[in-house]
Amino acid sequence: MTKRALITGVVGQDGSYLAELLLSKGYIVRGITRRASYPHTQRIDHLFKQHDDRDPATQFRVTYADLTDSSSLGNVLQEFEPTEVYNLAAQSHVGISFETGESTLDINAIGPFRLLDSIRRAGAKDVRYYQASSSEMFGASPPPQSEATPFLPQSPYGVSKVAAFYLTRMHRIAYGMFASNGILFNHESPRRGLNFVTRKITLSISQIVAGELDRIQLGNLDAKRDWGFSGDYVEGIWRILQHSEPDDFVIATGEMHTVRDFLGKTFGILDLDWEDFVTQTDRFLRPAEVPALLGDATKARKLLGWKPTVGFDELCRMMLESDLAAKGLTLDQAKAKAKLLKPRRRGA
Ligand code: NAP
Ligand code: G4F
Repeated sequence: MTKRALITGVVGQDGSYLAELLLSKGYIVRGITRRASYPHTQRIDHLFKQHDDRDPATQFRVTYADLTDSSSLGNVLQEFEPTEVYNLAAQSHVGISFETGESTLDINAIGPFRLLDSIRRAGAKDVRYYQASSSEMFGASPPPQSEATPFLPQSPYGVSKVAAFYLTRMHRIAYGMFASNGILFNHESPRRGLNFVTRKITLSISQIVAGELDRIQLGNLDAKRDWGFSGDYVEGIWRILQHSEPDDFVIATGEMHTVRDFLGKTFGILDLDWEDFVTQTDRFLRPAEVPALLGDATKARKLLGWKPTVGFDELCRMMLESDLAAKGLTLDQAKAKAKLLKPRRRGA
């Protein structure tokens, strides 16, 4: 039987990579997106070119639904009849969750409840459900963090994800649903949203080299994160739902770096000293911080056979190269431009 996957958050970073992966495996894929006042499907436009959604038998289609709108979720479940549901949709920015706590909780915590409840009410017992849980749930718990580490969330986002984690578990225990959590540590890519720290840095470097920006303003440079590649992590997500039983899994690289390290590595690729181009500002500090995240993915390695393929250095290079390419620059051309830039920035 052909597998049918429903992906919420399909226009997001992970949604776009997961859609590619599932289409390559022969799945029929339905994405949902909420209405936006301006097109924001850049991450999946290439999939629309490959799959004509005017064809009734198309392998890929996107419909409007919203995690804050139960009826839209019920409608798409009834009409599409998925065999697997991947709930990736969220207000995913931790810093912004301090400013939009109520809507973050609505989308990220009540949203998964609406989806799980709709699946249960539809009597779709065989549907496999994936919840995009997060290492942000560990919050102030010291590293390394595994499935056994207590949750100590530090933000409205973290609290919302803890609620969704337990709602997913509760549906597994109470109703026997195949409902699993992936506890994913930070994962990045050239498709990362522009206001997450990694992408903000690589995009800003490309703008500095192109002469469009002088300095980057950043907040806490001492924060430590376990950064992996989104393309690797969607493979982990898929494997979690193919496992023989529903369960909760940490997905992480097991390597930790500071924001400073990320700056050093990416600026270093162009032989630049990051301290010449970065201003630290309180504007980007959060009311509470998660100081250090380092994942122990032993369980996923053992039970799912999952492991990351892209390391920290390759990730930095991949993201920087992509942002430079968007400015029409190869790495060599950018290095040449950076040489001219360096003395000017140092006031020479
Ligand atoms: P992302 O790029 O921000 O994508 C999230 C998607 O959710 C966006 O496409 C967004 O749509 C959609 N969305 C937001 N509110 C919605 C609503 N009310 N109804 C329907 N869709 C809505 O995030 P990501 O990096 O791909 O992450 C995917 C999931 O994994 C998220 O749940 C995130 O919290 C979680 N997670 C991410 C990481 C990470 O490091 N990337 C780590 C752990 C967990 P719009 O484009 O319309 O805003
Ligand atoms: O890139 P970030 O915004 O990611 P954060 O807060 O770790 O959250 C990401 O990872 C979570 C998994 O642990 C996901 F659940 C979540 O959806 C998201 O994908 O910030 C990383 C670190 C933080 O400590 C932040 O304070 O970088 C620090 N930082 C310093 N200056 C900054 C900045 N973060 C942002 N976004 N912008 C800055 O200017």
